[in-house]
Amino acid sequence: MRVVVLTGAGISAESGVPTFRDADGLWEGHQVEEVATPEGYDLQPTMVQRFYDDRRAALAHVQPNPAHLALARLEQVLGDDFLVVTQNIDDLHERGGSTRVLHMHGELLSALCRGCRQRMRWEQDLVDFPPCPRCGVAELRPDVVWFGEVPYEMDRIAFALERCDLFVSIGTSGAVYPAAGFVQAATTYGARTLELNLLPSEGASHFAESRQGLAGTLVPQWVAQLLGEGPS
Ligand code: BV8
Repeated sequence: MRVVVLTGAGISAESGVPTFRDADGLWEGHQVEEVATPEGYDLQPTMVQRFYDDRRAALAHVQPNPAHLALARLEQVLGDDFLVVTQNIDDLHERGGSTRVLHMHGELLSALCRGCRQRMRWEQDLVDFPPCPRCGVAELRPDVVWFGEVPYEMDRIAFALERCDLFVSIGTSGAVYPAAGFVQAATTYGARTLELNLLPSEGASHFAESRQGLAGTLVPQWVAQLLGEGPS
């Protein structure tokens, strides 16, 4: 069985990573246009760099939760028939043991050089505009996909959606495209679809089945059920 899982901020919420649109959402205090668009960055580069520097530094204080661990266990069983597509820019899937992860909105622990377009692993602050190790130009920005920019790995994602038997969306509000449209694509290609979310997402009606609850509880239950260990 081929399974594609899409994750959003909700899967990292129980690890202590703030989500975007919940009450204490990350965007509070910041308009999306200020911090998650190229225009916002050009207008206030230092403020945007600090916004991402703070989130990069915060990674040291959070741990994967049972939902991340359950997906890593499912990958161990399904191997190449399993893929996680995440909108998240944290590294909790990897630290939870997942290796087959596509970060379609980029990653906090990566920097992108606006000079030579090189992407590179980056763990420090960017607010002091360090020079690019490759081209020497001091134009390193967060390697994240802002609104209006093209998400990463869209070809590999489309290919996986075409072939999957089951598409599961975990912890996302379904507010951002193209990720929010993946469920319709998977349905068109004949996949079963399941949503695991605290509240019904904006796209809940597109899923054959939608379960509400905490990812840390629902995801291990679903994985055990899929592996034939839990109640069917
Ligand atoms: C693109 C940056 C072209 C990094 C982010 C009009 C109509 C349709 C589309 C558009 C439109 N106008 C503009 C667009 C396109 C635009 C878009 O979608 N806008 C929206 C606002 C309408 N999209 C783009 O610009 C994208 N690019 O379209 O390029 C293209 C398209 C296809 C192919 C080629 C080219 C680029 C979008 C990327 C934007 N960058 N982040 C960063 O700072 O993180 S988006 C940002 O929102 C994050 O990446 C985040 O992941 C994403 C989605 O949020 P969620 O992950 O869903 O988080 P949220 O807080 O919203 O929801 C959390 C959910 O979890 C909730 O439902 C909650 O109930 C639940 N939850 C909470 N706790 C738990 C839980 N669930 C379970 N357990 C819990 N404990």
